[in-house]
Amino acid sequence: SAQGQQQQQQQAAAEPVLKMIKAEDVPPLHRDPVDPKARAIAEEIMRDVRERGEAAVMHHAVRLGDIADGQPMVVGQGGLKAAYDALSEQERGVLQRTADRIKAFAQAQRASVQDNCQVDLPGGQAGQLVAAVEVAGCYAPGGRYPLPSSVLMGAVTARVAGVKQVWVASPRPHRSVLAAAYIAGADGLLAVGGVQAIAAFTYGAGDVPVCDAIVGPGNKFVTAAKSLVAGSVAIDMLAGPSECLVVADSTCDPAVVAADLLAQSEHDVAARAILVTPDKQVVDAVNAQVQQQLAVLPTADTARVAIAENSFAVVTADVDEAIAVANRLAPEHLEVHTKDAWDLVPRFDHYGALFVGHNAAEVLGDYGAGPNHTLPTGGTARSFGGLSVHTFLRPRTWLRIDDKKAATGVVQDAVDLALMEGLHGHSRAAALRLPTQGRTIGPI
Ligand code: HSO
Ligand code: ZN
Repeated sequence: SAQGQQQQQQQAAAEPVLKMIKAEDVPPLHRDPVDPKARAIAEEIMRDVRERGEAAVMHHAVRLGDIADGQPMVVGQGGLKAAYDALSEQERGVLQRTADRIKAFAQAQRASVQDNCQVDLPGGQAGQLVAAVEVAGCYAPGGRYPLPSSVLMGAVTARVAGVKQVWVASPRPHRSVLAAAYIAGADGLLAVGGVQAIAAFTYGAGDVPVCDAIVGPGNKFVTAAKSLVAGSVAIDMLAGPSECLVVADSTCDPAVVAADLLAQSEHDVAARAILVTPDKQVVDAVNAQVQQQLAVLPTADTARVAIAENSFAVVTADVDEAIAVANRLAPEHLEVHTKDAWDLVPRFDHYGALFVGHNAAEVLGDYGAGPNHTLPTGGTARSFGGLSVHTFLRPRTWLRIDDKKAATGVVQDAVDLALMEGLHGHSRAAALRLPTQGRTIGPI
């Protein structure tokens, strides 16, 4: 009705818009991913689990409402299969096809990694053998929305990399999450979240094995816990709130751009949507769409806070400056809605995942068109790529010397370099490999 329409328009006018800021005022995306208070809490729970093991995991899981007292923490393969069987055929199909696409992409990544490389040395060879870690823990957040897609991103990728044991952790898992773990071929699921899940993966707890790699997005407590073990355990990244930056020109469809910005905004009140365009009219048109769509978006309570508090639009002098802004921010997701978008690709330096052209929706990345959706945020795309088979792989090097005589030059250099460092034991160990022992072993 005309009245209804008028009401909807009024409602839309009250919705927030992307505020305009100047290119030179764009704040860096860099946000410290580790919250100090969360880190202090994480340290305590990690220590407790290190000391008391499974009982401590259980204690914190019950205390924080992950599970009821006495309820088992682990869902085995039988339980995962039961959840899979309980899904409709349509739901099973969606998850299976998504897993297949994630798998195909990860397999191509794996094939691009050389398992072996070798160089000849005088008198021998050196080389490298790449192997997957043996045990991986893949986290998927609980919270408002169950994220079976994130389970697939972690566990399918780990399997393709060659990880032998793959576990999933997720608090209060929805059956779609359990089913995704089944499809990914997980060995089991820990129905626990937060720091206690990362601690269980780190130290082991009951059936949950000690993990060599711990991956997946989580809240600030999960991220803090991952930061504590990074360096002793392989992790993917320290992920913060999601962000999407759209570079657009007058060829864009404002309704599509607005929808893509709102899609990331609904994740979190701290999510961030950014529009960069040389055309002021694009900002106005996208903002009108943001308002209209927010008025009817069921998740608007979250999205509207993200739009009002963290999001912005930048009008640049030209496309070159728009690209410069995108490069400065190094966003998690970068969408290019311009004429001849593909031609601009080589000019973007930093992003977690790039979506080229009007049809390459970011949400297709979220839902497994192929590439992984667990990606670096907060400008850390300058330093890291997203979750991939590489996260689970280790280069292990080897060296062999078959001809002492031919290797004399390398050995003599080691003898001398050791003496430059004052390490006499090193020098002697090297000198013992000289064809004429002790030839120039130096002052002994
Ligand atoms: N956009 C999120 C991933 C996700 N979206 C999962 C929906 N489900 C972070 O890249
Ligand atoms: Zn998403």
